[in-house]
Amino acid sequence: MPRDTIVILTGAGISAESGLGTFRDVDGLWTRYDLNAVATPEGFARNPALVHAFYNARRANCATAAPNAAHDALARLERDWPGEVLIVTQNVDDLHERAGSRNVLHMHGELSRALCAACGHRWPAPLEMHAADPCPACGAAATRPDIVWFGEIPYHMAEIDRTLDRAGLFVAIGTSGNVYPAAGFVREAALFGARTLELNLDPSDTATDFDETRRGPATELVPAWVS
Ligand code: BV8
Repeated sequence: MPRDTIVILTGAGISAESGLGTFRDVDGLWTRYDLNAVATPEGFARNPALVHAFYNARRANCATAAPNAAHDALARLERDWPGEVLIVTQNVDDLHERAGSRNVLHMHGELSRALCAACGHRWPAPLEMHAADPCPACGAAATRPDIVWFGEIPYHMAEIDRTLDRAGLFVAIGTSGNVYPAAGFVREAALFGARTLELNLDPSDTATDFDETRRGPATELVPAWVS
């Protein structure tokens, strides 16, 4: 069977040149916000208003951002490649979809979705959300962003594992290799026979696990790799 499946893992670095902040770079979000306060279920239980303010601001930023040349190049690849191209993104923005990519899994959730912490119902998020907003399904005032926080189980893991195991090529773009399970995908893909490539500004924590690494901004590296 030909291994013509490409799995692409993207992180905050691919959206950096669209004006959306990364997390762990010198001016990243985690230098300005306490991760435990805004990106854990315990933080949400302590201060839901603070968590909603954090994600409302990011949702507003996302609404005014536009996909960049790296997102565009991946959409072109999906259109032109004869096999399957699966984008697994850790990003909660929708810039891949707005660039035209269709086969996208958001393993850490999406800014554009709301989740009821009481009954698990999901619905499209308004630009501004508050914990007291009633769930359209059960009426509970337990509205949270549909985001996978630290200590929660990422989405789509079974499908991601199945696709990694038959991939011929695994590419990581704009991610620090800091957060698991995503940081372990390169080893999993390599173990099952994929070639592995990293496209990133700085060496990631997992850079030595890749067959090949290229350094630079995503808007230059990704179009050059795709063409
Ligand atoms: C889980 C909320 C169990 C969303 C986020 C040891 C081993 C294994 C696991 C753990 C472990 N210790 C702790 C854990 C668990 C923990 C974890 O990994 N912690 C770390 C910190 C050690 N993980 C979890 O809790 C996860 N859940 O493990 O469940 C399980 C798992 C599987 C199956 C069953 C059970 C849940 C993780 C959820 C995390 N959610 N935040 C949000 O608000 O957005 S994490 C946060 O970091 C972001 O969401 C993002 O998705 C993620 C990764 O960050 P990056 O995207 O990589 O961004 P970063 O800023 O770090 O890096 C940017 C990179 O881009 C840099 O390298 C830079 O050089 C580059 N760059 C910058 N500009 C450019 C560029 N590159 C190119 N061009 C540019 N212009």
